[in-house]
Amino acid sequence: MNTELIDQLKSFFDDVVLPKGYDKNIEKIREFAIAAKELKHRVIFITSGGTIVPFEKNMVRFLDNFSGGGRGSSTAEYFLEQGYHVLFFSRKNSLQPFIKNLMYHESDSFFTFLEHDKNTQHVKVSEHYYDQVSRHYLPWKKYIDSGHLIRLDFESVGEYLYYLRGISMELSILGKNLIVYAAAAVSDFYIPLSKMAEHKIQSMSKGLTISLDPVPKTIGFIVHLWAPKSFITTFKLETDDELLKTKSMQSLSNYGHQLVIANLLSNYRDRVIFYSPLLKDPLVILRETNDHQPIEIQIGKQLIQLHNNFLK
Ligand code: 9Z3
Repeated sequence: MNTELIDQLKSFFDDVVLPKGYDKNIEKIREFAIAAKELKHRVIFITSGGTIVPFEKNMVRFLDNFSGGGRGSSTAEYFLEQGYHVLFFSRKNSLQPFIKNLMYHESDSFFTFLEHDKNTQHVKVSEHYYDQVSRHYLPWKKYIDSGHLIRLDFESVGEYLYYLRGISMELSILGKNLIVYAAAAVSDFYIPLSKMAEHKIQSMSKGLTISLDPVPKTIGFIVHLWAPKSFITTFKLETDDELLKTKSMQSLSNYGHQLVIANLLSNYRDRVIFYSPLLKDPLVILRETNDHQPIEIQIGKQLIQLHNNFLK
């Protein structure tokens, strides 16, 4: 890695807050990694949801990134069902595998599932929803209790990158059995602590101009330093179709990793394209309009096939 990039990353880490409980959380991940290595588990490290950029040290305002966590959580479900162990690293309060269907119910909220028992004065799951609630809640509980699914959350881009480095390094002992699947939408700009207001920025009649520094690019670090033997997947999100292919190819040639999954904001739930040196041609995955399955099932199938080839 070039020393300029290493210095940029070092000054980034010096100028953001170390996540609370960092050492303890990394210790848990270390135990997970050691067990997975001993038992030769295949593991996928999924990042999901958007990072935020705080404007003040006592944060009242922040800049957000587009991502609800649907892609990451649906992918986690598929990989758990296929026997992978999943480290799900997601934005606080974003969608979670399986229970996402209970967090946001189509017609109403979580309260739709409840009924008032007049005899006991308790609230319980209404009989009408027994199947639905069990179908989503039980797999979630099963995978958590069995240790197949472990979770950790982030909020700011600083927390995200601290853990991205720490987790990748801990899981790197799994070598080729590890897939890194970076689906989170990560801020490109941030405010270093040394330039950040201490308290809530007060309203001003002349408006507010904020200057942001670039966030160092970290894919190269994962590929070359943090988890160099693993299968690394990143996402490329664009709004202009003309840019999608060039940007994805550029990312592959810059970092030399295994897979870029390209998607456009306007149809990311219905179309993605795989760019990979392991494929002869780009692979287009489409979800038909009458297909009730999320596209992440097809993404997962193709990705597992590529991972199998990579392991051979
Ligand atoms: C994605 O492109 C994801 O597919 C989505 C998923 C964010 C669109 P949802 O969580 O959305 O289902 O609502 N993620 C990567 C976004 C990103 O920031 N990529 C960087 C880039 O495009 C590269 S790391 O430059």
